[in-house]
Amino acid sequence: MESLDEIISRLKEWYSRTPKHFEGTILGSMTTWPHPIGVYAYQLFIHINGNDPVLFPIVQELEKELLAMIGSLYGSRYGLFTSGGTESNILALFVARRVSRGKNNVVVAPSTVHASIDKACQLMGTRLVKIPVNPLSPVDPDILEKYVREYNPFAVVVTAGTTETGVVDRVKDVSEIALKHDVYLHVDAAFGGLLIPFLHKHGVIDTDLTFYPGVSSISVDLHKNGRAPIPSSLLFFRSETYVDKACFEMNYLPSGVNCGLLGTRPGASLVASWAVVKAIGLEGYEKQALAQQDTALYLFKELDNREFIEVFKPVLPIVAWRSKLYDYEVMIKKLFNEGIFLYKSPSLKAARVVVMPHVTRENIDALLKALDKIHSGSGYD
Ligand code: 0PR
Repeated sequence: MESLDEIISRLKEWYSRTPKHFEGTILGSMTTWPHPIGVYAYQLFIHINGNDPVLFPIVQELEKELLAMIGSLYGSRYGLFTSGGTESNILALFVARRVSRGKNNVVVAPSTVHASIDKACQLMGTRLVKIPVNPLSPVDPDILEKYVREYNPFAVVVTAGTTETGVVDRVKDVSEIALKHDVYLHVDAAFGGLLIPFLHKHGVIDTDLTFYPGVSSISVDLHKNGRAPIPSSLLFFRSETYVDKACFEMNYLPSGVNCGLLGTRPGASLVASWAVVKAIGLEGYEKQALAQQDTALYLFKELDNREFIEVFKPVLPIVAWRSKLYDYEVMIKKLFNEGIFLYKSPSLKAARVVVMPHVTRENIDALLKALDKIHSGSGYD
């Protein structure tokens, strides 16, 4: 047995070596530093099981409020709190299969969908048919309709803010197809859910995100742009009956049911999410989204001014770019050696910066300085 002092000193040592978002070096991750009220709430309710609303009624109370607050952006308050985009996507497809009749065991989605859709389909023994798309463009609704006709899937998945490039599929057009063919449509807005409604309102992007008549579910991560502690996400359904389909009978529990994929679940993150959303408010998320987009455009322009870089214009605050001199994976390693953490966009063979709420212009300037240093003497400088 080790003494608590020893354990604490090892923890502190690890902590000092662990990158922290506020230091400004994490420029590729879709997570961010949680809002302090979330950390406070998390610690206060660290003991509660989110799967036991009888013992801990706060779980149900706050879940309802949280769904109403965020759901007002999309026009639904029905849904459930989950542990992340992956759980939300798996559950959405599980519900889709439960409610669909006369369809094939197939899901149709553009090739830009997140890997958690592959995971969901593998878990359910479902065939995932991917429509090849340019990673910089939304799926073409006419082509999507052809796939729907050909495969008669039980669900279609599109993305509102793809992981690699931030592209937003045209939810309204796809919704019309879903309605026409009576197929379940899930919109994965894990990343874009707290950006799109605001950027659309300000005319920054054309596509909106809402429960158009053909949309069955929308997932939105709170541990991404919501600034809630991990693990926090919401899955919205267009009607309450779908929520019941995401629940399982468990008669030994006081409540008799268990909703979602986890059994015992961190109730603390639900309470923390509620506190963070209350503290930031929709007006705070709106300001934040505009600031993120502004910083992303600043980066885009700066990169575009550099001859040694090829950069793709961002739709949402994700800026993908590549060096004309170095392979993108080499480039990412070189930046890693400079203490800057970026992720890849393999479909574009590019590096990508995700301008999360913690990313400032100063952080971007430090990245640009490192890039200039790496390319100096190359003939391009
Ligand atoms: N849908 C989309 C569009 C996503 O981008 C992600 C995650 C998910 C679903 C799954 O969400 P969870 O990871 O919450 O289950 N996107 C990030 C990615 O794959 C996840 C991430 C975040 C990875 C931070 C690394 C990291 O440091 O890049």
